[in-house]
Amino acid sequence: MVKEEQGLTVKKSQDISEWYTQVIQKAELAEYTGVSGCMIFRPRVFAIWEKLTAFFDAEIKKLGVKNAYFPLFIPEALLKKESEHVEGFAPEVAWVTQGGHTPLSERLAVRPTSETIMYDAFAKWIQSYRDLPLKINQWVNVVRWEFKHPVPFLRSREFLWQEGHTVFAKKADAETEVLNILELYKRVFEEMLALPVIKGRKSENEKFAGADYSTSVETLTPSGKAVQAATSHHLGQRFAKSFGISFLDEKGDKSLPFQNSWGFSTRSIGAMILYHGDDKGVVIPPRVAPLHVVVVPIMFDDTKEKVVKKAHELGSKLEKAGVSVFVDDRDHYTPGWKFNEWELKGVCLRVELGPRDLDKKQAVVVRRDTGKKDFVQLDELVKFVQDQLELMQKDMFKRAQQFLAENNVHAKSWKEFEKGIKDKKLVYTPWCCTADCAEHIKTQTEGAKCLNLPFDAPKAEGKCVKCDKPAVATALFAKSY
Ligand code: 86X
Repeated sequence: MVKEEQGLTVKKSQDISEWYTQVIQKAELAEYTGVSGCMIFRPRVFAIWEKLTAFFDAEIKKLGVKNAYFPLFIPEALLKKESEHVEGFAPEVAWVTQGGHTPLSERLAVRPTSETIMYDAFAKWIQSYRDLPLKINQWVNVVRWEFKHPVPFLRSREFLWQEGHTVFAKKADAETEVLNILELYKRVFEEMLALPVIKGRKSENEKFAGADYSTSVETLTPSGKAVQAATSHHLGQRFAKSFGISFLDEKGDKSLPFQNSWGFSTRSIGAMILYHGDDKGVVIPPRVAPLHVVVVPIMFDDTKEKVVKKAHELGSKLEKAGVSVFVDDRDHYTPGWKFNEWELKGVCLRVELGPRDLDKKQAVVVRRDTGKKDFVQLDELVKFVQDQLELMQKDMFKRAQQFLAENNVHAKSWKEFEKGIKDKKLVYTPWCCTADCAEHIKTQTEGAKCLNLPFDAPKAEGKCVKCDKPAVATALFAKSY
């Protein structure tokens, strides 16, 4: 049997999609299966997801959100109750039609999102203003049977997410939450994944059809395609009407409540891999990394014992300080082979310890993101490692910010717009925000669309970049996953 090449056989700059496919498998992040669009999340990637969920889960609990679990199967009649929101999505719903050998009397949808099944229950639970606000979240898998070419994490048929669904007596309270959650998403991306994002409101044609308005955080990946990182919707009273959710207010009058829904998914991990990885493999920000440090003892027959002993000693000191560590004392691999393997897998720091280092009471510390090498006194190692991890987190975010800063343009004319899209940039532009115009732009640019209307973009003036209608807002355009 031919042994598979250990490292990546393609450069990121050469062919980023092939690079992405290789890095995901060779770094043992994910594995393809016999079902297109459905993949295995291996422990190295699931550990990243666990860090993200731990952070977000703790934050929403501070806001009074409670976790629950709703069924995977949604009866057809229920799914179709709010027809407007399902219409556009119908081609993506996966159905169960049979139990064993027996056809079901009613088809069951495999949940693509849980508004309908949740709001059916909310209608029973909410009677009076005392039952509000109701704030429910669930961490689950969802299925959307896409027919576009699947891309691991970024466009898969089954993925993991959280979906938050909240109900308020007052519109203003619901609207405040929409923005609070959006800010939390921004923090997940910027503080954990070291990915800068752009907050904004979805254009009318791109918003969730069941929502009064949608907000999102968006980012650009080095493939030149943008990713919608998370969404936070204000649903107004539409679902309350169709699902019969109402409450008696303080005066005893029957009122309709206001609702929100919000979600982010394992897609975030795909964006992180694309952004930060390099020709040696994946690079993972310390705050979400499954492994911070690998200690590699350099082993020679006569000194092996004491070097390995010291390596483990350092390992436990680091562990006690809250750093995750693996001491790689396997003796059937050379140090060079190990270095490559751990670089491929994105361990944040490598600590090399040889007999000569031991004599000098030092170790060599190498950073995964920059390759920078430092000789560090052993009694200063813990502090040095902690500082480097923090610095690495900050530096990775700064570099990503710089990438975003260098890859956006403000297009004043259609010519500039077309060039920006061709150059794979994010394009800020004055836009009329109409569905017709969106369609024209899409066909003439092979798929560019409005990501959002950024909150902090300058006010639009003059005409739309594409048609003669007046510009309504500064919009952010790009091709996207
Ligand atoms: C939209 C809306 C919303 C809660 C979120 O974006 C965050 C978390 N949900 C999701 N959406 C659908 O409603 C939908 C419905 C069906 Cl039936 C479908 F097949 C696919 C869908 N995709 C998205």
